[in-house]
Amino acid sequence: MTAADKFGIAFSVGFTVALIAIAMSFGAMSSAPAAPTPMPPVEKPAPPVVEETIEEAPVMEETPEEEAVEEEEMVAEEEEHTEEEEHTEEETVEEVEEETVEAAPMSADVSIPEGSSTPGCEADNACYLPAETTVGIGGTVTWTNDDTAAHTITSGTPTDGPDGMFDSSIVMSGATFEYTFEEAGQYDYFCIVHPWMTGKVSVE
Ligand SMILES: [Cu+2]
Repeated sequence: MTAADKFGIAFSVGFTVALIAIAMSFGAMSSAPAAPTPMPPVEKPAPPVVEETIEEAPVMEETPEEEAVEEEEMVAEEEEHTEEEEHTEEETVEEVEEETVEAAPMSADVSIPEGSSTPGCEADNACYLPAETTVGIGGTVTWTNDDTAAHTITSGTPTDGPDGMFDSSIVMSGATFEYTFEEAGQYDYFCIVHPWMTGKVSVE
């Protein structure tokens, strides 16, 4: 080997090393700046892919969990349905009870309002409040004298007089009178002292 050969070899080796070094540095430089710049665009599409993978994976892998969730949802829906059914049943029961109460209350209260001893209450049919009341068969009506004067609750009409079914006789202010109706029918009553005072009890 001559000195020229050695130099040539050394040069070629050095040149090669230099090229490699430059290439590596370029690669590093290109990859370094390329990393941040291209990364975003790479990461942007990546997320969807990753998300899709994750979403798809769960469908397959998290089936137990989804089943658990679905079961919880179904349980919740069943509970809601049950509650709705219970509400419906309660509403139905309440409606039935209300209808029953409306159809035949077993007790009713009637007031003899203050001032009924003076003519005029009959114009508004307000000498007994309410002037017409309804109870079921076996129901009891209780009259309370809220007036300052004494009154009677006497079955019959002012025109035909007492029919003998019931008569409170004189009821003093603040006192009460009650009567239990055992048979269905329409029962008129009035006040013997103040014949303009009339009322009616319907027994159903
Ligand atoms: Cu009276």
